[in-house]
Amino acid sequence: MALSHFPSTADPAEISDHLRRFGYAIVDDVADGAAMDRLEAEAMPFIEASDPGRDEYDGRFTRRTGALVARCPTARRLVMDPLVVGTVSHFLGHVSAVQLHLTQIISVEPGETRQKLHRDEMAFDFFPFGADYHVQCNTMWALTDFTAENGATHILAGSSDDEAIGLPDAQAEMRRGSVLFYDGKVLHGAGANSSGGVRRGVNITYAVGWVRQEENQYLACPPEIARTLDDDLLRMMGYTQGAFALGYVGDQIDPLAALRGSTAKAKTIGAVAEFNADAREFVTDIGDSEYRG
Ligand SMILES: O=C(O)CCC(=O)C(=O)O
Ligand SMILES: [Fe+2]
Repeated sequence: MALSHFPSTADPAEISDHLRRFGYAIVDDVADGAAMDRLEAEAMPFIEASDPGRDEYDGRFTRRTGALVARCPTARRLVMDPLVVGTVSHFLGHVSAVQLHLTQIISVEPGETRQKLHRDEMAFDFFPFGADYHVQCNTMWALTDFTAENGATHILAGSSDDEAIGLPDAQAEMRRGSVLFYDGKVLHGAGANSSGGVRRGVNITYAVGWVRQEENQYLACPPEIARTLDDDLLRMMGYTQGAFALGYVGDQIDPLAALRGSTAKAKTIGAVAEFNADAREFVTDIGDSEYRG
């Protein structure tokens, strides 16, 4: 079975709808060769210094290299790529804030065996999110071509809703610069590498703003570097409230303001309620409650 591909001119809403139905979507040629060359050059010293995995799941012939926002200026552009952010925001449109969850170059080296199929949302301590509640949205950028031989990611299309038995297994073969989107529920895993070259993917994932991030963005990117970054990127990294009341600093200071040395206050539920109908209803319910003090 071949997986569906979209051109990079596709509408993010269309990509997100496909992702919702099948658990994945591949978009071809989102970044050009020059950007991939730059990212590879920026990352290579860190890739070479990364250890192989510690178990079969990590991959004993697989190197994982993180902290890409701090280490690789080009990765910052991938994190904030408009097509990706548009698709992620549409797919996770049910929450107040979306945040960066992890950044990791996954280098699958020759001789690596196939990774066990899994669902990424298991990372949330196996919490049983409902079939219709998506907690994350993942991307895998092809830093090298992804082929069946070199370990292109396996996807069981349509397996997000637990009815995985009998579904065909296909690999996300794609050219360098293309992006595989997949949700937190779809069964997937890295392929075996029977080729002579390394398969490299840039795994950049996003989650709803109210969960803990897989990669700790506040420590992976030290404040000296964070202060040099754009506000939009910082908000995506978590320097904003993940929902009202989540993530303020000290005396209810907004986290981005705190990083910049200001004391501007974070939003309260009252402020959120001004533009959010659900919050408004919640505030009204509290107001009507017999338990009001
Ligand atoms: O490298 C890949 O193709 C997928 C890796 C993966 O799914 C994971 O490590 O969670
Ligand atoms: Fe995974």
